[in-house]
Amino acid sequence: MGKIPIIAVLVLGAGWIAACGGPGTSEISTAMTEFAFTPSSSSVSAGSEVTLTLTNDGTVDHNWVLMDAGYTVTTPFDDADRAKVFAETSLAAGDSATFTFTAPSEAGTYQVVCSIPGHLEAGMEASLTVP
Ligand SMILES: [Cu+2]
Repeated sequence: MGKIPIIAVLVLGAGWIAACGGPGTSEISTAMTEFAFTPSSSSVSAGSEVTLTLTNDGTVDHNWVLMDAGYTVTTPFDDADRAKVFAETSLAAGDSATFTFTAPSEAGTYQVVCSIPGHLEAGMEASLTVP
């Protein structure tokens, strides 16, 4: 008798989740070199769980830094820019790894940079679009 309400709640909960659909998942891949991200633009679904496969094909460490909505880094990358980071990861020369993060929920074009001194200045920049 006591189990029935619990089952009802579980069924209702599952139905609600299914009805809403979910933001789903996105998969993107990016290669880093001196001094570029390839491809230079990628797209992910709003609010999705993103799996980013990163490869550092360069000879020095690089990082992948996604900036907040509407924000463009001013060089050199400093504390003011660091305060506007949405997600980031770094990768040693020659390494490859996957990195997961939740995509921005707001549509827009987001700046991706390498924050290592001199790298953005040398052109190490890309964009991530949330359509
Ligand atoms: Cu770099």
